[in-house]
Amino acid sequence: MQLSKSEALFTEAQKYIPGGVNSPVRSFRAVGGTPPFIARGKGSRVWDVDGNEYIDYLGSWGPLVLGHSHPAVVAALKKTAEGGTSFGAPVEGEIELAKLICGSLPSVEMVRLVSSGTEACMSAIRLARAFTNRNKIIKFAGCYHGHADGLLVKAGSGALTHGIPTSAGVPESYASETLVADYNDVESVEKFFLANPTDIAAIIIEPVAGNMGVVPPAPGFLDALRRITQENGALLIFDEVITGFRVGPNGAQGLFGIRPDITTMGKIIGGGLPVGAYGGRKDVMEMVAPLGAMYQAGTLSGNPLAVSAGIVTLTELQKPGTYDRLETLAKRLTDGLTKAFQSVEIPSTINRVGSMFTGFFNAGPVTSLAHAEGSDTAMYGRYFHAMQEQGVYIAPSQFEAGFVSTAHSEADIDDTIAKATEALQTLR
Ligand code: KE4
Repeated sequence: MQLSKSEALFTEAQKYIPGGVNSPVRSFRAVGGTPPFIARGKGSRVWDVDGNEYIDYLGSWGPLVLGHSHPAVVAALKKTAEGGTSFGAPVEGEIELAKLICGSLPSVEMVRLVSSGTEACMSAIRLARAFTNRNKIIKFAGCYHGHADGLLVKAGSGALTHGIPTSAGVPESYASETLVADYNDVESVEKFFLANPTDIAAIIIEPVAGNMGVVPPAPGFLDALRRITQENGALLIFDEVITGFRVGPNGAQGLFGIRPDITTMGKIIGGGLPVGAYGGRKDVMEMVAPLGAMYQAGTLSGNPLAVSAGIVTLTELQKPGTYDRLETLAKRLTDGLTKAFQSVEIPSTINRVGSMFTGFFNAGPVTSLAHAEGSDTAMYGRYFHAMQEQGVYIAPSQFEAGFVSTAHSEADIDDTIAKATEALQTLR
């Protein structure tokens, strides 16, 4: 693998941009080496500036569920851009995207568009505090909800990967309002409500954790959170930034039959453009300005260019058989990878929900952050580079999810399995 142009660009980037990247997880610090600078993507493939081709399972960390430069998305962007990109005024597309979201997620009666998952989660927390007039929130160690101060406490994703799960710069006064429970451990939640019966505004959770690697909810776990929040007058927030429109047409809430009070979204609903959203019960959303006293705003929220990509993406996903296809491809991949791992007798386990998955270098089962953290991250780094050498692009961290898109083919999947088998042989 020749990366000389990427190496030169990375050196240049580090002169002007902290760590040479605009998001820490892209820096490859967790796995070492130089991050390839990507020149273009098409379908299931990306090419770096040195001309190396990769089968892509990162999918921009989740948004590219239709694959790269999908013709309908590109056409919509071109058409919209010719008429302007943003006006700071209402446009029809905002209604169309809002209707697609409300029509797909059972609990979302009204929705506010923002520009990132961080904004969505930050706003949802503020809204829950405004609605309940309470201050504390419960999150789960290893879950990541963006980089708002109060949520960067025992966070996952890059914060976990880079060993700063509680970020510098977050005042103790903020962090003290965030109570951290353990994923799939109902008792760790109940104890907080016993100690704070009237001061917990909400629980926020990734209904399928993606940011400690993929960890599915244990049977009954989400139902217990729904019961506990209702019993204690707190709200339940599902952070579906990853799972929304990923694990099924109705999100994780549809898959597991839970109605949260607020849902946060991002990634897929922007189709690769910056869109986030938070929505839920009408009586809760009516607290949002200009209707109510909870303020949130954004210059580029719902801008026509971003929403045009989101509209096309969600519309494409509604085509019959789409999620069956994603399931078939993802199952084929993880079944094949499981066999590949077994063939080299390397302790591993693969967690998958729909078309999001993680291969842990860990004998398993991985049902908690503690289990995930027991993975051999050094081995993961070696595997990452061996796969990169084979032309397969996976997440540069053990604590992330991989994604299959509708653009992946059976040939891609079988090629990947063969390449993984090759790559794993080099790790023995
Ligand atoms: P953004 O602000 O990055 O759009 O969304 C924050 C966020 C919120 N909630 C969940 C469940 C998320 O996974 C994310 C962002 N995910 C990470 C990767 N796991 C984004 C990648 C990055 O930080 O560059």
